[in-house]
Amino acid sequence: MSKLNECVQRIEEIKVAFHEDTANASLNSRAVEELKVKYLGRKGLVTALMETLKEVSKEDKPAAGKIINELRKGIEEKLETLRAAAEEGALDESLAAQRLDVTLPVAAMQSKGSLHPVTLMRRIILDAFRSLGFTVYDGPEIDLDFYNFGALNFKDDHPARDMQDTFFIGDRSKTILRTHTSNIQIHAMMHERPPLRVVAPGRTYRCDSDITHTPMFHQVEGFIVDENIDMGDMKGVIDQLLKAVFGQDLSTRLRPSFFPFVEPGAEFDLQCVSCRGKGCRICKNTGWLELGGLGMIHPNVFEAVGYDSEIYTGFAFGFGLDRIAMLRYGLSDLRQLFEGNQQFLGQFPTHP
Ligand code: 2U9
Repeated sequence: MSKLNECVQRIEEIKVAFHEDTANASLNSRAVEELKVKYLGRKGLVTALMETLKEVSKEDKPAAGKIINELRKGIEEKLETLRAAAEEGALDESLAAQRLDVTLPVAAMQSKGSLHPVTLMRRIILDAFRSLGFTVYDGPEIDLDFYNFGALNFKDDHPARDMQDTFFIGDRSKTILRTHTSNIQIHAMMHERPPLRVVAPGRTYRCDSDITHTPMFHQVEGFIVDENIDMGDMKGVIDQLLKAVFGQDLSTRLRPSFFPFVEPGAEFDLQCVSCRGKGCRICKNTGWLELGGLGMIHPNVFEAVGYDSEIYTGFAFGFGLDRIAMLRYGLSDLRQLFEGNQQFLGQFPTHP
């Protein structure tokens, strides 16, 4: 047999072997790499065949070289196709392994969250007022001077209107950020007819910021208007409310004071929740805590909303929600309520 024929026969053998080696369609990248070494590597079968070219006669060399090269090219192309397929298969496999089952049930929640102390306090207080027959009213935080001051018997030159206390909207126009929730009550009075029991919680704004004041704070105000309402009714309501908040019978006392919207007016104090009147750091050794103000609604307020002050009387009260929350939960710094610190807020319960 001539060397050329031997070469052709060897090529056929290699082709059969290669065909068998690549019959398994799902070769991975590593197996493809191993085949490349086996056939095309330095000591590979095709490389060895090239070596035999030396023994082929001069006239047969071009033909032998040509078919060996064709073999080499065929093997290279097939291995390249297999390599690309193996890579694609590996990608599909890894994507399949990472597949998310969106129908799986979610893991049980570790944290249920908590309510902000001011929210807790508001809920407790409003529930107590509802049980006394009050209706909760809401109203605008941006309002006209009339609802915040004018109808509440503030004279035009009253110092509370001054730029230092009130946030004006626009260039000293008649629109302001409300400084108390009394505006809600003027809206309620003008919308309804007596008898009325209203409680008005909400955010209020004053141009004031130090250790005990924040530019935004929360208030609860309220009133009763009916025939024959007197100061005794007012003391009864305040005592009931404080019992609901502090869970114990604590004394209250009134001190005469002035507010333009009430006459007579008073401030009310609560026996210290910490020392029960003996004197401590919380009450600055006085035995009392200042909580808010109250009074009989001024006849000028009735006139502004169109109620007959010869027939109706009413009492009104107001207090800071933040201060009551601080006393109820034993907080030392008002600013904690507005910092949004998760560690602090997480200590409070999920419901009152
Ligand atoms: C109308 C008529 C009367 C509400 C009242 C007070 C007394 C009072 C302050 C205490 C501290 C609020 O949080 S605080 O700044 N409030 O002292 N508020 S009587 O009187 C009204 C309200 C509305 C129509």
